Amino acid sequence: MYTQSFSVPDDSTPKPVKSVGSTEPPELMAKFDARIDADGRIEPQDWMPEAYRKTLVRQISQHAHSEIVGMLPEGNWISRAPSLKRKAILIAKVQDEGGHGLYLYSAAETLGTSRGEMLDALHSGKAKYSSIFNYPTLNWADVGVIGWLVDGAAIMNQIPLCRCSYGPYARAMIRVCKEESFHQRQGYEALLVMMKGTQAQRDMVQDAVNRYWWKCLAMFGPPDADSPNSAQGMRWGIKRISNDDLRQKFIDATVPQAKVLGVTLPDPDLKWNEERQHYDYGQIDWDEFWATVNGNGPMNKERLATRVKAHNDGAWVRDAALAHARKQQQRNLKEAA
Ligand code: BYC
Repeated sequence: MYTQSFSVPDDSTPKPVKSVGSTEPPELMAKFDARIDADGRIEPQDWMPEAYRKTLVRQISQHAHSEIVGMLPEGNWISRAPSLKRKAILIAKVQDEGGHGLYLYSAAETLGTSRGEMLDALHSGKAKYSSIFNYPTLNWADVGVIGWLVDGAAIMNQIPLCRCSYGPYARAMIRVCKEESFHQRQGYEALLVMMKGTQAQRDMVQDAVNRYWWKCLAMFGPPDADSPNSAQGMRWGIKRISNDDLRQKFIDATVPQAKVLGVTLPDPDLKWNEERQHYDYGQIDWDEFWATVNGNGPMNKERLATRVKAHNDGAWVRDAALAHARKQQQRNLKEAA
């Protein structure tokens, strides 16, 4: 199992940064570049180029949206969990994802963007969130497979983000990764139990793996050659490992886990390559990925509608909290007078 101890290779130190655009003050830009080159952290009060700020708001808010929308596919199964133990675990996991969304919105707010703006972008369909949450959860094994493979892929992507150059994002990711590690293990354990059960349960697990495997590989984003944001993200120390390298690490770590579990990964081209010391794998359907990212996956409309409804239904809670805060402020002012 890969966990917190997953180590980032030593060659991951950001490459020297070329100034972006000529409109930034050269002196400030040089100071910023030097800090990135020395693998230092940028904090909210520090000067930073607008393009760096914009990139972070884009990535962190998309990440926050993914956590919040990611509560929905598994949330569907809370009322149908097969035992009290599984229900308690699932409630805790889904609640954790909500917490991750909140830390991440807070981290993005330190860059000067309001939570309202970010939520408007999500609710109007302008903002992206992870493609993986636009597929249905058809049976109980899907919940285990989401834990094992979706959270597993998420950890692989997120451990390097604990060393991201932007301090608040890096710090938020440390706690997120610890919790994701528990999520991955609970999913794998739930599947191990099902695989020791009846043939019908084993078939359910295999069916869920067949439906989710390729979508999980696409979670890491487009191939490096087609990834417009990667080069700059890597130079700024936001991304430490490329989309393709993370995908490969995930495959290499997951194949032995699938063997222990007793499931087949649905890729006839999946073979150990002695020369590369990695598994070779087949073609990912990128047309299907882009259709989903652009709003036309099987569940996009339903996920967004559910999210908007949850937000609207919660308006009275936000109003009540604001009214309470106002009252308390008035009371404090009165007492101080
Ligand atoms: N889905 O140039 P690229 C979780 C977009 S939730 C949708 O490679 P970048 C969990 C990308 O945004 C974990 N869109 O971009 C929760 C870009 O579009 P824009 C979510 C994708 O940023 C609940 C365009 O494609 N994790 O763990 O360098 C339950 C070109 O891509 C996807 C994060 O958000 C995708 N899969 O790299 C269970 C991690 N992939 O913005 C589990 C943080 C790419 O230019 N984010 N796109 O219009 C990242 O690490 C990076 O943003 C990515 C993409 C690797 C995702």
